[in-house]
Amino acid sequence: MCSIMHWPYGAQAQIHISGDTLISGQVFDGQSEQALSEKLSLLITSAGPQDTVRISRCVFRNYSLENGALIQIKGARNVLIDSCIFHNIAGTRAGVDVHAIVCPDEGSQITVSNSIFRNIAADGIQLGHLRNEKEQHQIHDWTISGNAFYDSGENGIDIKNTQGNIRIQENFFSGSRGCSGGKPGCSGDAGIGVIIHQGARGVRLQANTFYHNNRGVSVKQAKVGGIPQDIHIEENLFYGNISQTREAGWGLKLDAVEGAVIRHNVFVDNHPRRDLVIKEQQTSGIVLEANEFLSPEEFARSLSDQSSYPFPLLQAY
Ligand SMILES: [Ca+2]
Repeated sequence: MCSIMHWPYGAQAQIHISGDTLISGQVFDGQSEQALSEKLSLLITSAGPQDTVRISRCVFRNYSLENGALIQIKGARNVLIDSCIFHNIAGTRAGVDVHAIVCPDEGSQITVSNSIFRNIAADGIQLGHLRNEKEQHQIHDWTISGNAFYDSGENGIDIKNTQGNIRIQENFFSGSRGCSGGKPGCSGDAGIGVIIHQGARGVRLQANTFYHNNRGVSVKQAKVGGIPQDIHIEENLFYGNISQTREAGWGLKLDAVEGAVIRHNVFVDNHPRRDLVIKEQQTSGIVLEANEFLSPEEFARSLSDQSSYPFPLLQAY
């Protein structure tokens, strides 16, 4: 079932997707005459536990939203978003976040794979944004794999308030250069590939490449919400994450976490002396194992020495 209804909070048209649905091979273009609206958004909910929503080989481009996201997953299970392109998703209001995909409070068995996110006002994917401290979240069992995130205003992926089994594998993050907060579509961030904060639990980052962002990955406490717990960061490449602003950059920074495994990562030429930064005050139970810190020359040599390298190769941009 796929019905079209109007967004109750303003002039933003919304398509409500519920029940078994396949949307494949469609182009949604905010600048095209065929577009339903210049302010499209898709709301995905599940009618029954066996229902599956699949969105594949679709293009979403050139939209300007007042707030929220192009795709909102709310109370849904069994959703696959595969081989899609999200391009030029802008905001119209200063300091109000606009993302490509969000799951604000409930979603499980969700896969986002093989897709490209480019020039998104705030985040490519945002999970578990907390609006007040009493809010309940049920966000678990996600796989985000094989995607490329270019030029995010804030973050490629922003993770908050998850309950476990959030797998982020073999993605490529580049060009997170930050947003002052005065720009349309974002509320402010220094430019981080992946941020894990506000009560995030059970997150595994594996075999991703973080290439030329102001900051690669942050694990920290936010103004509200608990300290992140049970975080695995393994086999990732952090390459050339150097801040282009006055604020410090880094490869990976752990400000606040309870239980983390940081293993087999490779750090190359990140912000000077800030490849891997760990603050002792709010961190506990950190296992550090077999991480490598290489110069670009050493890294190039290691690539030629090995027939198969565990990271996605640096992609042509
Ligand atoms: Ca964000």
